[in-house]
This record gives sequence, C-alpha cells and structure tokens, in this order.
Amino acid sequence: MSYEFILTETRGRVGLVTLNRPQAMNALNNKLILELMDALETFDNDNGIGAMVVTGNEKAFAAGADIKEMADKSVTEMMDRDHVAAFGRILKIQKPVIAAVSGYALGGGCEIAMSCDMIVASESAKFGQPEITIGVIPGAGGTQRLTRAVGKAIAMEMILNNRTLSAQEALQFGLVNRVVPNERYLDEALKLADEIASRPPVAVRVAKKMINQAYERTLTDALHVERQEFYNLFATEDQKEGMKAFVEKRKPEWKGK
Ligand code: DAK
Repeated sequence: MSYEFILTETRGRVGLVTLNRPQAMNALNNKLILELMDALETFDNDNGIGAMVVTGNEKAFAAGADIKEMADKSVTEMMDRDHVAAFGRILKIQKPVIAAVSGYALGGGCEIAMSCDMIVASESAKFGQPEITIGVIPGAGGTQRLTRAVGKAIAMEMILNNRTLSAQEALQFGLVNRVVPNERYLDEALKLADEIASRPPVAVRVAKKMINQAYERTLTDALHVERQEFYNLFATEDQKEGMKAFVEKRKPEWKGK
C-alpha cells in the first residue's frame, strides 16, 4: 500500500516506518495517524517481521497533533474524528515497537514515542508535553504514561509548565533506553530491533504483553498470570528447541511456534 505521510520499508526482519511530513515538523494529522497505525498493523500481521521501528527525521520525530487541523473543532467533531480512536491502535500491536527519536517529540509525538516499547534517542532529541501553552492538556496518554515513566515531580513540571527534557535528562529520568550521537540513532534502533527480532517470537510477544500488564493489574494477579504464561510456553516448539540447544551447546533455530 502506498502512503502520503509515511514511508515504510523492511530491513531483514525489522519493519521501519518513517513519519514523513517534514515541512510541518511531522505534525500528526488525521491521515498520518491512520497511515502509521495501518503500517504497524500490517507489519504485526507479517510473519517475516519480528520487530518494528518508528522514526521521524533528525529535526523532528513529531511536534504533536496537527494544531491547524484541530484549532476550530467542536467537542463532538473531536470525539468523532477517526484519529482519536486510531491513537489507541498502537497499544494493540503485539510485536515490539521501538521509537527512534531525534529532534522534537512534543505533545502527541511524545505520546506516540511513549506508546512504543522502547525509545532510542539522538543527542538532540527533545521531549515535551506543551499542550498547556495552547489551552489544553495531553489527551493521548501523556498525563499517565509520562508520570509513570519520569515520576510525578518531573511530569508536573513538564505538563503544567512546558518543561522540555533534553535527551540526557530523558535518559536520567528513565523515559528513554539510550542516547546515541545524531548520526547513529536510527542505526542503533534498527540494530536493537534486529536483535529482538532474532529472539523466539512467541516468547517475545508474551513478554511484551506481561511487562505492559505491570501497569494494568495488581501485583498478585499479574504474578499469577505471569506464571501461567510461563507454563504455556512449554507448549511451544521454541521452548523445546531453546532448552535442547542449550544442552547441546549450539545456537537455537526458532520456528515461531
Ligand atoms: N501542528 C501543526 N503545524 C505545526 C506543528 C503542529 N503541532 N508544529 C509545527 N508545525 C508547523 C509550523 O506551523 C510551521 O509551519 P509553516 O508556518 O511553515 O506553515 C512548520 O511546522 C515549522 O515549524 P516552526 O516554524 O514553528 O519551527 P520552529 O523550529 O520555529 O519551532 C517547534 C519548532 C516544534 C518548537 C514549534 O513548531 C512548535 O512549538 N510546535 C507546536 C508544538 C505543540 O504545541 N505540540 C502539541 C500539539 S497538541 C489525542 C491525540 C493526540 C493529542 C491529543 C489528543 N486524542 C487521541 C484524544 C495531541 C495533542 C497535541 O499534540
């Protein structure tokens, strides 16, 4: 499928989605969001893909939802818009998604990055939730995901007073996995995705799901589900192969089943 505001390609077992609206700092208009979700779902359904990377350009990952598109909307128009529901579709992606962020990741851009499973940042990445400056609050998870990631004190400053985090601060506060020089951030994210894509796919999928459950369930309940999921993996060929390969001192060959 061809898209207007994103580019897609595959690199081995990694699906790469590049937000491609550079003249507008990759502002997330309705169509771009729908295209992004469609691309991620297509990769998620492709057995040849084991992990995905979402990136922008060096200057902007995404500077938020498209303010020009939103400015005159009524409450009902906002609630009816496709992209509102579409934002949630990223949370249903089962394979790992890594955000490779350089430049601005603001508002909905920061929220998309935080909805990914890991963030690789360039040295010039900037994270912020500036919605307060245009009279609103984050609406796609910012008040919740940011608070869980960086803690209440920093989240309060960012959301109430438009504090922007540098890449190093984002690393220090636990928002990103690693910070790498500008010329290497995408390669680093692709390498990480490639490594994860070489792991047993069913176990990777279950592990991602269980980590995300840490924010949804009580500890007792989640530990119970984790144990059950662990047992369930003994029904996979990959568990047999992984343990046999260890005993035989060789590299496992994963089947993804
Ligand atoms: N929307 C529309 N256009 C944008 C944009 C945005 N968010 N950000 C930048 N642009 C456009 C600029 O208008 C400009 O266009 P032209 O004037 O050339 O036509 C072009 O991109 C270049 O931007 P600048 O000239 O401003 O470039 P600078 O380097 O001077 O500044 C900047 C870059 C990123 C600091 C600045 O552009 C900026 O502050 N942008 C706005 C950042 C912002 O406020 N973002 C938050 C938007 S609100 C929800 C889902 C999502 C959301 C809410 C709910 N649901 C599912 C319920 C999300 C809300 C938001 O993100």
